[in-house]
Amino acid sequence: MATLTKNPNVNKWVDEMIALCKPAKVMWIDGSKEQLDMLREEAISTGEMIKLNEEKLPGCLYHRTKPNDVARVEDRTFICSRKKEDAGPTNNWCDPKEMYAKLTPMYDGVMKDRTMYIIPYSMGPIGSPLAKVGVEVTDSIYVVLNMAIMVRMGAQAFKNLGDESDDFVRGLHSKAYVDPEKRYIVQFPEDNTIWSINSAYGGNVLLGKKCFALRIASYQGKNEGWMAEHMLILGIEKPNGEIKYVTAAFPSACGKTNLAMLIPPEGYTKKGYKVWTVGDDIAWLKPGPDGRLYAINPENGFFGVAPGTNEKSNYNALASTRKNTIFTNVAINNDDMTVWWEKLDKNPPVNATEWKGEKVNGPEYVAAGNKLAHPNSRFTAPAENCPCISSEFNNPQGVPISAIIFGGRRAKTAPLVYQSFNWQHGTFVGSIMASETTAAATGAVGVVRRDPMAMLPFCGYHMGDYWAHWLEMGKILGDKAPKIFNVNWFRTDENGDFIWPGYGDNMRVLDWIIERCEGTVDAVETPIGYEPKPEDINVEGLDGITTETVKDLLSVDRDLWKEEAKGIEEFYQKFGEKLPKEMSEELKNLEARLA
Ligand code: GTP
Ligand code: SPV
Ligand code: MN
Repeated sequence: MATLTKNPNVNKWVDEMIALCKPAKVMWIDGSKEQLDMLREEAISTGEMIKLNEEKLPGCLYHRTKPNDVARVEDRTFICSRKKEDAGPTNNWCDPKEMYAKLTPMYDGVMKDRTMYIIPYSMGPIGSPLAKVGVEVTDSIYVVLNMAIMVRMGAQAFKNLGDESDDFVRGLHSKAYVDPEKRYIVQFPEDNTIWSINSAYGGNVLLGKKCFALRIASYQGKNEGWMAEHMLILGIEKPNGEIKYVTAAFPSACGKTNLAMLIPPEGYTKKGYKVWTVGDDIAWLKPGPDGRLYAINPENGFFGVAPGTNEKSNYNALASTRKNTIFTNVAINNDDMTVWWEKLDKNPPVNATEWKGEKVNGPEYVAAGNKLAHPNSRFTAPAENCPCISSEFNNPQGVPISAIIFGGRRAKTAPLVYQSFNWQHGTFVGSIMASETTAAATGAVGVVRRDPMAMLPFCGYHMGDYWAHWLEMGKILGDKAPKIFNVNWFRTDENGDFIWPGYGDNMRVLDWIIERCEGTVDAVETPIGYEPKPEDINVEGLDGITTETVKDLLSVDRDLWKEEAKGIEEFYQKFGEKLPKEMSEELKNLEARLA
């Protein structure tokens, strides 16, 4: 099949990949409906994908991965910069020459009985000055069909690149033998290159997402004066019709998709408040012509956590999955070929197939303490399905950002919300983020770890240099910089239950944040930052939550925070000379305020 571009850099690289992987067949993905329909039919006929109920879930497919391949693998993810110090202490590093030498034989002839699919794609709206082009070659139809939802793909992507540019990200993926011992997710930032092998799941293989849009793009952003962040983007429409945009960085499975699509409580909707989704996972941010910070969502779909998603917790996400969606590792209801996952409703299907493929009696299986869906099971849904998708979703200029919010899962230390004193202090607040680990990556779940800016697994270069870049951006933005906040929806009571109702009620906290940006509400100065007066968090219509509860949720335990400061100091030591002096100053100031 003929190539889709005249660009010699693309064609030369593709020829090299063909020579290496020696596929039986090569197919350029043009993005046409006919081609995708043909691939869907093929995947269904081989059993790789299962067709779901055409009336209830039109266009939807089901896929099950190997039980050893259900999440990102941080211990097998590498940043191969030429110099070790450029990857920094928080990334696995290997010399690029050594890594290419190790992986090349693994790719050699790996596609000899398979088709190689060549996927051109754009991260960001076609024609956006903030968009970037990638090409992924893969031997997985599942990857092609997911990419078709997650990115703007096909021939249109080459419009941005043109016939000469060399500025595209080269992604090589082979599921190979899905051997966990030989699984590698490798970024070569200086070569604009990603090599992924022996996985067939999510962020490991949809190379436009974490590998490109965060790991490679964060490195590009540092060099080119912009930022690639693990952030949702949402717009809050006020009763007067004005829309304020905010971004929020929470670690994986800590609530970005939920916040991005929230439906405000009745008291707010009645007054005319609305929330619009621009993005649920990744933001690319750059100062605009007016000096403010603008954000685009480089993606075109949602790769969202299924468990916990229901009519009540996230109506808009659920609605987004009712057509043309791919479900991975959830459970099947064999009576009507629909899908189920924990907390979808209270009725696990009787005639169920659990995520590993075993036929079980759902209610009995669940009663025995098993999970029907994998905790990191996901839906891949087109953004255009989302009832609250922003009218600015395809705006090539992006949206102007008023506030940046950090947050994580903390049972005790972090209060419901606080505001940083300024951009430098806000950078510090992001750098000291910590959160309990989740099922989004393999390894222990529920262990508190430092996850600066929710970027620990995604920063493509030295984290010390990354903080320096944040400080630099603050200087460029000056008084037009967004205000920086920190939130925590996950404080627990003595029984371990969440105190704050969360989800739609998080609007009550967004409300205060917007008022702070507009300067219409004052705040209380605490050792860690500005906090709301408890009565300034609207609790109208909440069941069992009073201003007294809010006061507790806002409490700052000095002893816990002194411990926290020690932990931060220890963490900071890892970064040696690359720790910006501003960060250690901020830590000293915090310690002084706590004393
Ligand atoms: P990634 O896609 O992995 O980056 O995750 P995410 O940050 O988008 O997380 P998501 O919104 O999918 O939420 C993950 C889990 O957290 C789900 O099980 C949600 O039900 C739960 N969750 C989200 N928001 C809240 C909240 O406000 N309160 C509580 N208690 N749980 C929440
Ligand atoms: C995350 O883990 O933060 C995700 C899912 O958004 S994945 O694409 O697998 O990285
Ligand atoms: Mn994510």
